[in-house]
Amino acid sequence: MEFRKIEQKWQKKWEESKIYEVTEISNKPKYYVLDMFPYPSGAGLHIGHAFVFSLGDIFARFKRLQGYNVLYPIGYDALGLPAENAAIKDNTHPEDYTKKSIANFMRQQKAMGWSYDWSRTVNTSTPEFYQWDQWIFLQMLKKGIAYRKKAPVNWCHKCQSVLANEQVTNGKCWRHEDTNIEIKHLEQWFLKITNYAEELLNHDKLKWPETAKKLQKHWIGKSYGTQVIFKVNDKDFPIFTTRPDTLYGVTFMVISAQHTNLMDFVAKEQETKVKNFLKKIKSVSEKDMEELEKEGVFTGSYAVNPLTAEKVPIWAGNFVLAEYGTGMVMAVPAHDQRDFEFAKKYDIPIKIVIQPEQKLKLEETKKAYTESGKLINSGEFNGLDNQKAIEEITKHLESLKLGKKTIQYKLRDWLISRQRYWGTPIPIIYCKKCGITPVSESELPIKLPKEVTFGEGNPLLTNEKWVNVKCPKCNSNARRETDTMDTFANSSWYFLRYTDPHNNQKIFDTKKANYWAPIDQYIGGPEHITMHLIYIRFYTKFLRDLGLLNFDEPALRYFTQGIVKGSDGEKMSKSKNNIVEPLEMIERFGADSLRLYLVSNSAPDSDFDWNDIGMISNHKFIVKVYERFSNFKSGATNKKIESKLHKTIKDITVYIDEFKHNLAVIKLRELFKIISTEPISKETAESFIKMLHVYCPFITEELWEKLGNKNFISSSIWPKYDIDKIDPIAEYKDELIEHIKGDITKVLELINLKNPNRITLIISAQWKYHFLLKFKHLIQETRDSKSIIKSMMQTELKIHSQDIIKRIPLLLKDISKMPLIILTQETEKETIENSKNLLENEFNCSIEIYIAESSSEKKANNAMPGKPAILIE
Ligand code: ANZ
Ligand code: ZN
Ligand code: ZN
Repeated sequence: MEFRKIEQKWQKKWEESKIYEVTEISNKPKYYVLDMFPYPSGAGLHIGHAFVFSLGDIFARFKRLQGYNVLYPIGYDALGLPAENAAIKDNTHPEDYTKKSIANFMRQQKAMGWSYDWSRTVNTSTPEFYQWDQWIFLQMLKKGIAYRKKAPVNWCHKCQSVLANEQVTNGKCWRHEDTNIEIKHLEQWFLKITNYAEELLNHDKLKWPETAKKLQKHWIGKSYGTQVIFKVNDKDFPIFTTRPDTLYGVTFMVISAQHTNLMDFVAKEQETKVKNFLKKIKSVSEKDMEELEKEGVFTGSYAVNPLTAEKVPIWAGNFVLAEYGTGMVMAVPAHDQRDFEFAKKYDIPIKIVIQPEQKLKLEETKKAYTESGKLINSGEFNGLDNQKAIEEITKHLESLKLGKKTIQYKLRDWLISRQRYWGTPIPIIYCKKCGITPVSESELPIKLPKEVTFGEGNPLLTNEKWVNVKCPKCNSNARRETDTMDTFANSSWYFLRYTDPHNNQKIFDTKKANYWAPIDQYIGGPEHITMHLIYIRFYTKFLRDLGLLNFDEPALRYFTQGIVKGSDGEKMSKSKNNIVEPLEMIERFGADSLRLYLVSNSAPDSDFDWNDIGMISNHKFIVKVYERFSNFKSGATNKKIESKLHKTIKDITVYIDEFKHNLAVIKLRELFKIISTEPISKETAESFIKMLHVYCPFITEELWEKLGNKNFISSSIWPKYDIDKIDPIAEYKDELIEHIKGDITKVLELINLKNPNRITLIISAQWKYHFLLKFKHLIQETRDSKSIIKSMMQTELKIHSQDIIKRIPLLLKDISKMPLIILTQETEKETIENSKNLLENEFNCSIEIYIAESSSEKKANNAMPGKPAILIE
């Protein structure tokens, strides 16, 4: 079988006939499938790409065959730091590097058989694309969503530049390993994503994995709490707390060491100490903050507690976020672990104000008490339950105008300024007279100048001609903004550009966008659940608010794939020497084999370990399929095969829709096993090939043609099943044996036994068949275990009452696990006996079969209809 030739043949045919290109003029319902677009690195496709994009392609092909007008586009997330780094390293221009990488990617993508509408390809590094980033920015500016403010940034004085968080390792510059990163406060551009915080918390319309929704909720982090106004130097200073019940236990305050106005709180005599401290601390992420050694320095200022009028010292600390709440916390060391550690370290008093039943003793406490209890040392609130006290103290503060109930979000406004070259230029001009001046829309795009010098600092600063411009308002000398946008801006709306990629008048035609979008099925890695998938939802909502879209969410269904790991179970990496190159696999086994293997090894949402034997076995399967059908002589399909075929269609249709490709492939292989040796009709053959097509597009096109078809299988119709053709009893019997096989395999794995001597199967006692039948009957009327038991007890089943009482609640817990069909004990025995040989071959040992009534084994009692007890020796 010359699979490489076959692949090239169909690749060419698909391309020439443009069969995957779509328009919105269609009488089919639309369906939008999208993979998160790749970053085109010079290294080309890796195995993770091969996996995730195959998932998208399988789904797109499936929906196409099901009769949808499927939009399945591709593009390149081509701006960003890696291209700039590669350019610096290899002395090529990022533009040339990117062009080359994209061309290489395309070639490989085509080799994989992915059915993109190539006419809609977008490349974010072209002005045709990024001018619309700039356009959106200008709209956001008008609406007050884009704004500029001072923010703490990572600064390397050798680079003379701001660094992104990922360019800071252990507090040092990535390029100057001897240079500490300082925190500087610079003016930066922000997008007010927090305006949408509440709406972003709502996932009601989304069929996403629960974990993804949870992660986003956590990221947005809504907290209900109280704002309490302390007095600092006679001025009001509000702080955010979720525990106003501990207000009487405040013994100090901590202001973030990264707070923009920190120095306002520092007394003269403490200035040197504070400055020295600031030099020492590193910029850290919120995650690191929890594990961080808590450190601080006294500022020399005090805050006055609004209820106790006590004066407590204000410290500057490294564990308080500058941009959460107000960047200062009231510290209650007795009841907050961070504060506790800090107080212990700096010998600050600790005051217990929440007392559990088992009284706390100050001398003995080794950690903060964070559970509930009754208030003590809290004046008029003593004796209250602390939950109640949260309300009461807040009310009291409200009545004194010293505080109020409030909501805080962890979500920060999005800092989009990057002092880098390879990003979308922010369309702003700074004029001494007019200040911050937006570029007019008609001037867009502001193109990245190609002539810049890479080296230290922001390369854009090295092109004076580009930087120096005339002010659009007053025509005096002015300067361009040299910050570029975070590349997440590009990926926040690219899915809309695909709907109208060549529009040079508008960002997109609203009608087209509303026809195709939202994305019906989005596919991409779990690392994008925060950041990207938050930003894309934010942009969608913003564009909706501009009146450009009539929907609220970018992606209705979202699937996250697992990771392909090396054969050693480790993440693939050069240093571990466990990398699998997709291209090499394609050359050796063909793209179809690789695609099939990638989805059949394990559930696509869990990780899997690469295994050469698995790859080869899938290849062998494909070769067998090819041999079976390349010289096909049609015959008549018998009833038994007919039943199997229709059952397979029924099951696979559901499995593919749920991304359970591993199960779908098992079904396909089972079907192939029986049709590979017996005569079947052309129709049966075609149905099988069509189902295989979504996984193996190339050889199925070839076989489809060999069967005498003139059109493409890619644009044929998904087989329909006929429920009347399925023999439920026969199919159930097959499944019974499959389940028994699976159960035995599981037990063998569990006890870690490879070569058993004997396997005994004990079939359920007769009465349980009656019991289950009765149960099935009764649950049509009630799901109440008591009434079910009562009815049972009026029959001859009464003598098994003990057993029945135990089993009914278990059965009710998950009714879907009930077998659909309940055979009789005799038929079950006969079915298993008929497969005795098969099982003996499979497990390479003798199989014995008994009924529970004639077994003295204790385990016999566990057997249920359809689930014999398994004994292994
Ligand atoms: C006093 C207190 C006592 C607190 C106590 C907790 C326990 P979440 O749930 O995350 O919203 N906090 C407030 N602003 C902060 C900041 N900028 N950086 C770090 N921590 C900050 O947590 C809210 C709690 O985190 C607040 O309640 C505050 O500490 C702290 F026994 O106030 B609490
Ligand atoms: Zn540096
Ligand atoms: Zn001006």
